[in-house]
Amino acid sequence: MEYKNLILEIKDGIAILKINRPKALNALNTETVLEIMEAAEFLENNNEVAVVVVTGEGDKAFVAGADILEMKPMNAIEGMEFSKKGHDALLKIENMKKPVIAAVNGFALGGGFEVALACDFIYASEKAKLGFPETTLGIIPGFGGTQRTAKIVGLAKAKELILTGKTITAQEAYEMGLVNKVVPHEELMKEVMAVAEKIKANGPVAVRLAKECVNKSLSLDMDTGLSFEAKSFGICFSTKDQKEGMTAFTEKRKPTYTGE
Ligand code: DAK
Repeated sequence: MEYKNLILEIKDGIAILKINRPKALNALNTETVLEIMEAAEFLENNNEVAVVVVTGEGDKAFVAGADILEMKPMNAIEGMEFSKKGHDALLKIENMKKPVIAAVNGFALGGGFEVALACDFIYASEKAKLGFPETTLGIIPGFGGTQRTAKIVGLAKAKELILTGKTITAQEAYEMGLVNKVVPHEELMKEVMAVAEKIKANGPVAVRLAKECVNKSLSLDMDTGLSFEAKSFGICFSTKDQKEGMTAFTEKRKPTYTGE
């Protein structure tokens, strides 16, 4: 599939989706946001793809935010519509039926940080810088940052990040639980591909249901969440993969999953 602002490579079940506007440090204009939505839909429905990796083209930026030049003249309605498009695109990533890993290879600011937070987890280059500079521009994070950040780091830390607009290092983001692993810059894709391969080797239905259950834990009360987990657990026993996984264990061999 051809995109103007994205590069999509699929190899051996792993898709690498690169945001590709390096001259603007991969800033997200409306066209790019719409392409991310299209690509997310395509990847969701592509049975050859088991795991998705999102990263930025070039050596300097993951995504340096929403496109400030495009946003500057917006009125309130246009701002709301832009924000809504961003929400729709990022919800497609967050709720995708397969894992999505962010490989943060440089600046992940504003909307860029929000793209990474919509992924299932983040690995970052030690050169990466993350933050929400929106309040320094007279706006607020508008692609889910005010909602997703506090769920990871708690209210006080989220407010400090968002109200100051300060930029933090990958190591600081790791210490706050925003980033799962910080790696030398040159090793980033190797490390991300290794974890993607590890997930790919597991039962696809189990991976999908596990992601859904964990995501639900943020919005459901304990009783409803546990009931959802029990039903999902039950569904696993209707799959060939569960039989294969447990047979392989008893036969002391590696399982071969088909996603059925
Ligand atoms: N938008 C547009 N262009 C950008 C950009 C951005 N966010 N970030 C960088 N660029 C462009 C620069 O203008 C420059 O273009 P030329 O001058 O070469 O044409 C080129 O990328 C290279 O950038 P620099 O020359 O500035 O590179 P430096 O290494 O000196 O600095 C930097 C790198 C990342 C520190 C700096 O570029 C920077 O501060 N960039 C802006 C970062 C930022 O503030 N990002 C947050 C944007 S606000 C909402 C929806 C969404 C959002 C909010 C509300 N609703 C609709 C309600 C989200 C908002 C944001 O993300």
